[in-house]
Amino acid sequence: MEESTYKMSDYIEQIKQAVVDAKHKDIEELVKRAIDEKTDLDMIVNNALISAMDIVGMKFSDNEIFVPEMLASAVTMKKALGIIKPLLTRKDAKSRGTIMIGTVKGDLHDIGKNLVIMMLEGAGFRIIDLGVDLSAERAVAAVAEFKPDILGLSALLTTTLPAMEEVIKILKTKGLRDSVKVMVGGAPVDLKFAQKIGADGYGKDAAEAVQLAKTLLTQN
Ligand code: B12
Repeated sequence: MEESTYKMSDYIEQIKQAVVDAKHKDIEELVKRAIDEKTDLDMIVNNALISAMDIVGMKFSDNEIFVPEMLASAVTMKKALGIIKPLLTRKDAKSRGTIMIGTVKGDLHDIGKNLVIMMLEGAGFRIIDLGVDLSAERAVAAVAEFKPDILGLSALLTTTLPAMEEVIKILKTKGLRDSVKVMVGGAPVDLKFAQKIGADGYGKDAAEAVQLAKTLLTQN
């Protein structure tokens, strides 16, 4: 018992360090081994992977690392998520509703968005992924075409936050605002901001995104 507890925290530490150090060649093997030895998936995602990106962000702020290193860590994290994704998503369930989601214009950060997608798929939602650098016009055209229940918007840069408001404004001018719920998220977003721009909800992480999506759909 004690030995397995030790092993689990040991794997978490090793995975975290491998992402910080951008060991993209080793990460998949390491994550597979951790999963084989029953390391908790939530722990891998939250305590290893997301914690690692926080460290990378701090190192970047402190000028200890620069964009290439930050990108290499991101690639490493994506490989790890690739191993975890099939274990979180389920294909059997009847769809709870359709969610369209993208990272707003000018913003290329997609790890958080992809994690939100994984959890939503796991909870039984059908997802249409609009990718990154999503212009307001493209987002609104996609809402008109595919008629999702929810539009999710992600932003990681303070400079791209206004692009979220832009989407909501254009939805209104095209008469589509009442046809779709809008949920927003990303590190610089908070509830106050979400309310200010007229979004229907804000989620601080992927788990909250799932809860929020469920709540928004019961409001119809
Ligand atoms: C990885 C990374 C990159 C990678 C991105 C790779 C990729 N494919 O995503 C690369 C190297 C490309 C990059 C580039 C840049 N980055 Co960068 N990056 C990061 C870093 C280290 C991690 C982001 C991340 O993946 N976090 C992990 C995920 C899981 O967390 P998350 O995104 O917050 O998502 C969670 C929640 O927010 C929420 N969520 C997210 N989206 C949504 C959506 C909805 C609807 C909901 C409900 C919830 C939700 O759920 C998610 C899961 O829990 C952050 C630092 C940090 N700690 O955030 C800096 C950071 C975001 N980057 C920063 C900067 C400055 C840049 C650059 C401008 C650097 C440069 N000089 O070129 C460029 C901008 C490029 C662009 N145009 O987008 C700054 C932003 C500062 C600011 N306040 O605006 C940060 C904060 C670093 C720092 N400390 O200075 N970056």
